[in-house]
Amino acid sequence: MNERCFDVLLDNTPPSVTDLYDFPDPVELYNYVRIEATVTDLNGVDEVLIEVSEPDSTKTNYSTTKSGSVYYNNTIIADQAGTHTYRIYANDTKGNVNSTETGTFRTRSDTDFIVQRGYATIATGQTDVMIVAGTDYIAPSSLSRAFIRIVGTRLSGDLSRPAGASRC
Ligand SMILES: [Ca+2]
Ligand SMILES: [Ca+2]
Repeated sequence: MNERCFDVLLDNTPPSVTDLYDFPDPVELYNYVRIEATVTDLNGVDEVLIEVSEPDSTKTNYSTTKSGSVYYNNTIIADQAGTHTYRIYANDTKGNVNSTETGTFRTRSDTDFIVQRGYATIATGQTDVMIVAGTDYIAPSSLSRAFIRIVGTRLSGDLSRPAGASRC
């Protein structure tokens, strides 16, 4: 009798959920927020949901669209003022569920600093990107200077120069 051996790969590991990202944060009340996360699994990701808890604790599940290993939803509406928390639920094709990754976003107030920027890819040959920044806040007349500090810049690709800022 011939015997054959197979390596059986047991998968008790839930999907890896990393790089949670929400934009914009803060968001204008009644506007859309995009939430995304990178989700991978040895045996394949089955489903990824985003559960959003609103300030009054109402919870809503949103489905996601897959783009490579990024799962996102860009039609999450912020219809309550305040801080929202969200949790990414991901299960693999073996039924392992991951649910510990959470983030927050909040609605904007008049004193928040506003930064606008595009979500587009920077074209080859383009040497700079314009970011428009400002605030609705009316500063006291004694204020003479304001500073912009750029943090958490998400740049990728073949960049020969570090991200920087110049003063006008
Ligand atoms: Ca797995
Ligand atoms: Ca956030």
